[in-house]
Amino acid sequence: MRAAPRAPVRAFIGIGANLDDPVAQVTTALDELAHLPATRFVAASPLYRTPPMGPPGQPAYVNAVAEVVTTLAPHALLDELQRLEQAHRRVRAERWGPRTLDLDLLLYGDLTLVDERLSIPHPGIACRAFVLLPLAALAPEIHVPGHGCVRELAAAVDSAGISRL
Ligand code: A4P
Ligand code: MG
Repeated sequence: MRAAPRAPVRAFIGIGANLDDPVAQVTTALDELAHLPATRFVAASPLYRTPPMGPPGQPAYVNAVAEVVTTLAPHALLDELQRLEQAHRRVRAERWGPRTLDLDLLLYGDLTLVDERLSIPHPGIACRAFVLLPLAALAPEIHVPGHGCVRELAAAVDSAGISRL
């Protein structure tokens, strides 16, 4: 018997890059997200140049957020995001180190989930300006489970050094 089809879910994907022409990496990733299976692309935030969080000496990041509506299950969506990261020749060298492309599943409807592969909401979402500013530009009214409204979270975070491209 085939599994029942899943209801469409509104999901938000964080995009970050700081190597190999980051603006092009992010722009290409947005186009690729628009072609994910079982997924409708809704909107992209503006692009932001952001100071690096993590090891010093890295180039600045370019960050953005994409909104999609998907019938992919959370882990299937993560599989697709990791496939795109691989296609951008991402090499995982050090935690929070420089990368050609990082795709994080920020929110999947109002789901809260923690297992060995996936934490939703993404653990950094409520305190990172490079996530909250683009997310607030797209969906200020959205509620982050366990944390509150995006508009209020974005207003409370330190956004020094961030500029809109
Ligand atoms: N994983 C668990 N939950 C998720 C999720 N919601 N979305 C797991 C995506 N992946 C999730 O991630 C490690 C593992 O997290 C994955 O295998 C997946 O199963 P990774 O991308 O391989 O490693 P990472 O990104 O180096 O580590 P981490 O802790 O995920 O870092 P973040 O939180 O992604 O931060 N500075 C600026 N300005 N802008 C940035 O975008 N990004 C990072 C990375 C550091 N500094 C930055 C930025
Ligand atoms: Mg990541």
